[in-house]
Amino acid sequence: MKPKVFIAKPIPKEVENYIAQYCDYKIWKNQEPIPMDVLLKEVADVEGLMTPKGIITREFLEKAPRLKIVSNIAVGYDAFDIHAMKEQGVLGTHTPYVLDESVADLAFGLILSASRRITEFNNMVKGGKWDKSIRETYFYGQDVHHATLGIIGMGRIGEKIARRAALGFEMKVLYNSIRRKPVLEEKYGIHYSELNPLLESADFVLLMLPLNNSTYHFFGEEQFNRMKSNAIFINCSRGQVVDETALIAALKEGKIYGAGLDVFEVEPVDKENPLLKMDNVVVLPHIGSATEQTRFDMAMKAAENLVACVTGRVPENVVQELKCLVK
Ligand code: 8YV
Repeated sequence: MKPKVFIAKPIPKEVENYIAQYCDYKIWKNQEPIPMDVLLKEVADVEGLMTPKGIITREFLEKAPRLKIVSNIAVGYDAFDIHAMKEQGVLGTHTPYVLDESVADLAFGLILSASRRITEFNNMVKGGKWDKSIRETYFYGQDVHHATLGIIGMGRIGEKIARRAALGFEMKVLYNSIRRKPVLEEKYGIHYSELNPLLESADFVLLMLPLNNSTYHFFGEEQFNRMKSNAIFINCSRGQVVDETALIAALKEGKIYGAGLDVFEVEPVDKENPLLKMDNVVVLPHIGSATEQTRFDMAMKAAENLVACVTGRVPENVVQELKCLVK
């Protein structure tokens, strides 16, 4: 008999076919997220669950007593209750590597849009407001090439951003990270920096940190106060790593030049959020990994992790904190 699994979002047919070879599966095919009561019924007797950033709590696990694996279709696994999963012996996997380049591309989209005011002027031109009376200096933005980029968090995605910055835009790249990366320093000519000097000298400050207990509101008033007044803040990791109230205040008070944001404390962002009214803020609906190819690769990787576990193998991408369950 094949192991039973549940897939909590629509996935490409090819990925579904792969799962079908090994598992007895059910799938949520609607575009809107699956309601929790429906999900709880579906997981009552399955061994595997594949989900997009599904919130996995202790109560959830208690209602899924046969569950062996939660295969997250995302790299960030902040929605996992790691302690509860460890206690219940439920593996958690994620989808690293396959989205790194796409997120790095988007980070540069934000850097360029915020500094050269691309979305602001796009709206102006399309709104029929480009006319000869506008003085030339009104269009001035900030240079990206040869500027200083400060990256906070030098993981897999941080590295891809650093490569683009150093080799493509010839930027000076500073980074702050729990671990120093001498190989990357050598390879791309990037420099490790303590946090405060990085904040004080960077023209762009880019956050690339995972969300966990030690990074929640890691970036707040004190950090914005240290940034240069012509510096731009970029976040395409998790909204809750930043104290959004402090970000709004920093922008309102002109403490920083602008921001490029793919993520927010609450998503979808509240329609009344003041950030949406600011011309010097570029906002996106959390699309870092949203290309057809990358989302396909994420779904396939999540499927491989799921199948490996329910067929008695060790999945490739068990999250760091749960690796103890497979050693
Ligand atoms: C989203 C991401 O999760 O992988 C992550 O951690 O933030 C994104 O790739 C993805 O949009 C969820 O489907």
